[in-house]
Amino acid sequence: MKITIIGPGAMGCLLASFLSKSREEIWLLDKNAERALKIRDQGIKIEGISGNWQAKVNVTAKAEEIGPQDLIIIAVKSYDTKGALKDIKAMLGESTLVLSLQNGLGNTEIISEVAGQERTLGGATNHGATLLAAGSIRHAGRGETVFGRMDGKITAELRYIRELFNKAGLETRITKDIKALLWSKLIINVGINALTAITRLNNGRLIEFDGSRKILEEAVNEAIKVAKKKRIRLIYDDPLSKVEAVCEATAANVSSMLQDVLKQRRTEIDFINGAVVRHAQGLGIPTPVNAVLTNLVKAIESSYALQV
Ligand code: KPL
Repeated sequence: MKITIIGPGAMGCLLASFLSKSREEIWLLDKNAERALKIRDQGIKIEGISGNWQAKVNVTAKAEEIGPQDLIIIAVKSYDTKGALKDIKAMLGESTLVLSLQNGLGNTEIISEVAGQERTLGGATNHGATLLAAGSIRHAGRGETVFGRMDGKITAELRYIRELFNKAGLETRITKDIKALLWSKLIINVGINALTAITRLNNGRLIEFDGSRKILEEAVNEAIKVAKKKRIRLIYDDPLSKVEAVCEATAANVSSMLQDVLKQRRTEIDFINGAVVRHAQGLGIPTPVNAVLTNLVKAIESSYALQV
């Protein structure tokens, strides 16, 4: 199988280095040519819970150099999905599958507009990783990776990908209900990401203080109500307890949104808390807490140069 991972961020580097342990042809596509050369020459450096190791990966900035792929994994920020798809025409063959392993809602819809529903896979991974420098990451937390087709069918290709991921050391399973999966993961990000970005706390600290704990609960409860109204089956019996359990399990993590804010970069707020507010429109479910969190993060990300 020929597999390309798009995006050299923490998750892209983590996936590329683990998958490079397989016998398949693995590429990492980085739109920044200078950085691509650097990562190609130095390899990817990993530290943290999987030990200190290095992975040699094929890296390029040119999709034409890679050619048609069997599987393309999108690991760019959600706001870059559209742009990334524009650049990969040369990699899309007749049967290429395109898998989103990104945070937030809306990515599979964007991918299916380009690749078609049949070839779009949605997924989520609970690995935690921090980008330390170009091609250098800390593997901060281990968790399952789950993916599936939009129509829920479990095909031979999906089984092959599952085996390949598992053999490479990424614990993976297939789901028949990616909506349930993506909304359940969304609810975790709704509770943690914006609040950590605003308070600048590690994930675990959010539930130690009454103020942040209350806001977390309210944001999550709004999202649960929206999901219920949309008849989305959440995969956890008690989603709020799950969010609190994730805070504990990833206590020392700097959430991806806090990493963005610390680097003074754009965040995925529109695809997380902003998505809850959008989906609630017309359903008669008020989402004031998610609206405030969204607007606060938007104010932070558009005023980096002015902050005291
Ligand atoms: O997915 C995450 C993120 O940081 O984006 C969590 C689960 C909150 C872990 O940090």
